[in-house]
Amino acid sequence: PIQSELCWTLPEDFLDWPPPRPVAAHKGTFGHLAIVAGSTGYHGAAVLAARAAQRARPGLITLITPASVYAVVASQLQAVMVHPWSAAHPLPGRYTALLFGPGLAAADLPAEIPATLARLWQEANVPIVVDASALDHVPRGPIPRDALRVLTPHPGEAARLLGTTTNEVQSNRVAAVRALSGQFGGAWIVLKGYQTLIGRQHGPIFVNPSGNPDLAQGGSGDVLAGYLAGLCAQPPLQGDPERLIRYAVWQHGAAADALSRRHPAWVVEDLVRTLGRVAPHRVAS
Ligand code: NPW
Ligand code: AMP
Ligand code: MG
Repeated sequence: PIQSELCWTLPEDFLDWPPPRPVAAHKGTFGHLAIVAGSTGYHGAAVLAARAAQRARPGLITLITPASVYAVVASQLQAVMVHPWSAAHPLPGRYTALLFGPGLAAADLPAEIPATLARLWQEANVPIVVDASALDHVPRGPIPRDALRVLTPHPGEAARLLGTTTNEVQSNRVAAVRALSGQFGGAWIVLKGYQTLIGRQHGPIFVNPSGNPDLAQGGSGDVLAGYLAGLCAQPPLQGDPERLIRYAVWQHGAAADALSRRHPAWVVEDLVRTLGRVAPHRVAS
């Protein structure tokens, strides 16, 4: 029976997570995230994902974006290193996680980007998060045994991947998670929307309680993808991918809830500023 597979995420699941940083830690301790994102008309998605990734505090972040939007993207970021896309840029190179997705949507996208994603997805031994338009370029079939793979579709994207309708996905969200994970080699699926589900082909499916309809604005998913990938890049956090993904989704929703309590009519830029700052608490029973 479907109900018994479901586990609610609780804020108290994260009272001791992320773990404290060792006193002698340095930026090398916390990894280097590479983000491949943005295109003409969607440069903001790349900027939002990079800024959200900063809130997860990996050691370093590099953003690789099509040459057509390089200048506008680079001019909005300081701590993030920005490069125009080039097929010669070494991937995975020394990066400790990769994010492909937000805003890789325009028709003028360099053709090597989907091909590179497909190769890395099947071969690279580092965590890979794929979101938004890049979901269409993920190969079906097996993935490396010990490498983390996460897809973060909204119901419309899940429907597109499954060849069905949004209504069909929403009418059995657990089945959609199971089917997607089955098609993509057992990857973790984050099926977004009200009560986001997190799970794989087999095993428990976690239901996220945080978040609210104020998240229903362009860019909020790009922020989640950046934040999640920023956590995935950190070697001290990589040992517990289930908790990492659940934390990212919970924190994203909890940040939205905190904003909605304090400031009506907040916008996604506010979400980026609040992300990572909600302390997990014990809920009175
Ligand atoms: P409907 O209308 O119900 O049939 P698309 P996108 C559905 C970038 N962005 N519950 C819904 O379908 C992204 O990163 C860039 C139910 C909706 O109309 C992508 O690369 C921004 N249904 C690219 O744009 C800011 C839901 O999906 C359809 C649902 C296109 O991404 C915006 C939309 O899906 C954007 O993030 C839910 N909870 N959520 C920027 N500033 O640069 C979604 N749907 O056509 O894949 O379009 O999500 O906007
Ligand atoms: P995207 O559609 O990719 O921009 O992602 C939207 C983000 O906002 C996802 O993290 C969704 O889970 C979240 N979201 C949208 N609507 C709601 C809602 N009604 N309740 C909770 N979260 C939502
Ligand atoms: Mg999205």
